[in-house]
Amino acid sequence: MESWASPDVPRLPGAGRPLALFDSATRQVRPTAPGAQARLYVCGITPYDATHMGHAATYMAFDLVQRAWLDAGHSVHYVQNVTDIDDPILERAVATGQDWREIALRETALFRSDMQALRALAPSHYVGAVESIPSVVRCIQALHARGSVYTVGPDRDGSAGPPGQDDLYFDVTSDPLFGEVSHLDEGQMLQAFAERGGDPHRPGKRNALDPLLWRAARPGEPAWDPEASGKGGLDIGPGRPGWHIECVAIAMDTLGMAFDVQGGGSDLLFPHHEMGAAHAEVMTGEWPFARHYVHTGMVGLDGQKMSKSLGNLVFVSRLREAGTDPMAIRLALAAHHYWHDWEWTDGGLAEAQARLARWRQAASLESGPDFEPTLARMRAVLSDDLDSPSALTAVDRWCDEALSRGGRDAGAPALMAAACDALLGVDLS
Ligand code: 5CA
Ligand code: ZN
Repeated sequence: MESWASPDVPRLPGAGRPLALFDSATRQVRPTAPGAQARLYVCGITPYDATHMGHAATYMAFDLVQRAWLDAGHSVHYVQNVTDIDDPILERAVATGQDWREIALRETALFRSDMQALRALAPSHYVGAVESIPSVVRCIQALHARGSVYTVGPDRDGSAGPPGQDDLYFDVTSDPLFGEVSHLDEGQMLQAFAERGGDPHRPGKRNALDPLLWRAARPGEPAWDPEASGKGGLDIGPGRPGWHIECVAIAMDTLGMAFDVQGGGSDLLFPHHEMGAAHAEVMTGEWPFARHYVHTGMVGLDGQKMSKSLGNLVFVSRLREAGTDPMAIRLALAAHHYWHDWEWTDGGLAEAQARLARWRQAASLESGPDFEPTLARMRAVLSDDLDSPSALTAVDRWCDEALSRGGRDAGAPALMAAACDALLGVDLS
């Protein structure tokens, strides 16, 4: 799938420090230890509605991760998926009378333009679920070879396909490490599973937590024929992929096992990232799927998680249409530490706009105080679990001094602008 145009990243003098991030699986801030090339997978959107501030906060956090790696001298292999076939898109299609493909294409295009406006670094692979179906089928065959796939017959409403075209499920007990990512107890897992796309009560499953791998064709739903993917040991009828196996197939195709960071919002910790790790590790017999599992906090509005299903959304595209500078949106997001839950407010955006104006004013000075100590401070706090609020405060201090007392360093304002661009993605020109 087409990605978007990536902004240039200026090179700064010296080099950033190795990046440490909070890993949900070990519950510690640990150094990310990428080789020359850092490998990152971030779970992408399900394109049935526009990008809201919660999505933007998540993608901007992983943008800062990449900028810290680049500053520390690594290249980055960044992969993001698009869940361009799943229940919410089909439900939206029914509700609006539109074709599901049209919805997915339109919302994905809007997401790309939002990301480009926010100056997000583009993924080197931007991959849709639909185009990954042959890989998904190969993964299911590999899981079958390990004995971890079973079939479940028609739904209670009888809507499953004809016999022989049952749904396919993954047996979570085939993974001895199941639970290693989220550390939730069974009750918490069951609750999260039910809330986030799982079907704990479906009759015929071996374990309530077993996730769907392949949904057999239902009348009126799109379906793909796995025959096109080549024969495997399991006879798979026409249907569509489950959610977790989609991200595993895409990550395995592009990054392989033991990539550096698997990222997404904290709503993906369970079941999505737990199931992904289980699928990949059972399928390959290797460990780990990802070296770090990194989760961003949930952004809310009016005391509730911002979510498409709740309808309490502030859209990036609406703010852009209303003339809000995307750089102010970035600053409003970076003012919160990435793993905190926080609330989007108009006041927060107004503060970011005032900050942006002040930073631009300071960047346009003919000289200022030496910026090197501020750059060192920005690098130190960002490398320490991506403390972006402290990085903003460091820049604020330099701007205060530059604007109140001035300084004699003629290169300082340009270095300050380059640092904001390279490390924070904020263009002050
Ligand atoms: N397509 C799947 C991932 S494979 C999905 O969760 N799509 S999504 O459109 O629902 O969310 C896209 C990304 O935004 C995910 O990483 C999700 O964790 C994150 N996200 C969703 N809502 C919020 C929110 N309110 N605050 C912060 N991040 C959020
Ligand atoms: Zn995902």
